[in-house]
Amino acid sequence: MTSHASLPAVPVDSLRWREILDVLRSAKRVAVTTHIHPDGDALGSVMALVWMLQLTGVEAVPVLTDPAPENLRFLDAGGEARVAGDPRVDAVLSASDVIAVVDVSTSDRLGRLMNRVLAAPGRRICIDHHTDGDFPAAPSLIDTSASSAGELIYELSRLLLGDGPLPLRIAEALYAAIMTDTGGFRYTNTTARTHRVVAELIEAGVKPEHIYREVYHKARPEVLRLLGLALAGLQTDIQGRLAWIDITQERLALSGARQEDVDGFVELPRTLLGVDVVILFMELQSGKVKVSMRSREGVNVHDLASQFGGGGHVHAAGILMEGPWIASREALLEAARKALGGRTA
Ligand SMILES: [Mn+2]
Repeated sequence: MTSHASLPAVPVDSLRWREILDVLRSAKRVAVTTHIHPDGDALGSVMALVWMLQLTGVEAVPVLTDPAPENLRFLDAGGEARVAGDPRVDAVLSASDVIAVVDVSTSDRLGRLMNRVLAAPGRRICIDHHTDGDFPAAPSLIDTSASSAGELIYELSRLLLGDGPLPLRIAEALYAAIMTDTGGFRYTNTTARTHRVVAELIEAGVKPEHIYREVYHKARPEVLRLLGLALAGLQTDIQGRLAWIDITQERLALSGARQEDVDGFVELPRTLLGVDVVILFMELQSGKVKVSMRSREGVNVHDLASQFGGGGHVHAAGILMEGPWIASREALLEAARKALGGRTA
């Protein structure tokens, strides 16, 4: 393989892509889809793959279960994505000879589209970086050492398009994918390889500050006001090892923010010195209590969540508690104190 004009190309193991390449190169129509509530990696990977395929003469269409969140709409500026509910989705799925599923390998994470994807006549392929799920696809490429689906789609781009510089919009979609899934190149999934791939994307013309601003700098004043109210009410316990914030209906009303604006708030108390577990309690209109938890290395919030019927990952878990507000909060805080080996009330 020849090298990029000014930077050494990231080595790509073309062997592991051989079957996927064979399928894509002989395809005429490809639908590309991803998981419910698409995030930056999901949407960036879908759009990049669609555009790469279009460049090779394939009729490729992005198909989503849920619309892209507002801050990520710039990735589909042309409005190419067909979203579940759109009558054209069924036509796209039944006319596709290949359905490519990216950033997900668990069937039920396809949500409303799951049954239609499984019933469609096309061949299913899967490219993902999550632990192997149950989604039936052949061939599939699952690589849990990749930071993101975007990092894998980058590899595929080298093989599909060759070594020349990537078209800017593909490079931007991949950059957004990798940046969001690595928390801005901070999480433990960030590797030297991730940075090499990103170097190539910048070489292709991506302006990091531009993509960062597109994704993260779109807050509305009411959202920052709600964040202010939540942080002003921050509480800690067990010498700062446990911290929590409350989003009450009253605070939502006072700020004018919406429930979905709270996304990401749980990240802020994680910056506290010495904190091991962070909990965000949100009072829902129904009276139920939605809980998000995050933990440091060595503390398992999945176990804590499962005591209350919730689930998730070791370091990020959630629960939907029945309420009432005070009793639910106290019960979980007590269990958290116990889990941290602290003194209980
Ligand atoms: Mn991902």
